[in-house]
Amino acid sequence: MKSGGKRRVALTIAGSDPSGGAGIQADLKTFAALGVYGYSAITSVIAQNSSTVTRAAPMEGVLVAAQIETLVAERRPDAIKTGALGTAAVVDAVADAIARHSLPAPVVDPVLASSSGVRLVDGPGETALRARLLPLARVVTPNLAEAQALSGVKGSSPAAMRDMARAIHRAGARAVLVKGGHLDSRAEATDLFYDGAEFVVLRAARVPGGGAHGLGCALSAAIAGYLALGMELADAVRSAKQYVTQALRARFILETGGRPILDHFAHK
Ligand code: PXL
Repeated sequence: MKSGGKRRVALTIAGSDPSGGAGIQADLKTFAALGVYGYSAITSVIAQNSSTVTRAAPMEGVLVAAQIETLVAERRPDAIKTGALGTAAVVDAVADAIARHSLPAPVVDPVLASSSGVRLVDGPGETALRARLLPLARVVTPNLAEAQALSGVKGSSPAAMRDMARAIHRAGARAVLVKGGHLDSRAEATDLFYDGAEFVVLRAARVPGGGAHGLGCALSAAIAGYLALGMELADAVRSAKQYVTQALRARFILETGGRPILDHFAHK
């Protein structure tokens, strides 16, 4: 843990998960586990538990802008991640604030739906995300379904994943991490990293019976956390993947019928 005035700060701009496994709450735990101080701007109040989303209330764009502006007036974050954004008004507010204050290029987790399948951004929001946020991104971290939607490329072969990464890079993202973890017939969780120059295949042993709620949130937050600590992007991505693998290995169930929950503090 860094001490005194040397503490690094990461900002998450994401939805609230009152059950704590995903969204803002998971991001703050991830930052804390890495010894990074967490700032948070809430984009949407979502009523959910580990397995079900029942209702979501996106914030007004001006309220999201005000949260970011107020934080930045006091201390600029060293890194930023974005998660579920809800609407085009929120996407525009986030993109405007980042541009206006020349904030660090964000890790963009292009959350389209919860792992239980409920949409967390509407159609105009998805269009705005593509048009306004991808061009600002330090790295975009889509799962396979999100990479297909953002790129228009179908399939899940290694060649298709490379085409998805190329298309999202062409849309303006400086780097792309296509997460192959949902290819659940495979023995390894294989992700593809592309920075416009080279492809790097990142493998981790599949954790049997994993499928925990909030894995993508923890991964993108850990990338932002490591960037806040001053790591290069490729190293931050590799370290973040190790972080979520440890969190997943140590997962637990809180309640019968609930989904597995990550142990955000399993990290050594
Ligand atoms: O993992 C996607 C996600 C992102 N953000 C919030 C969520 C979820 C999934 O449930 O609740 C707030």
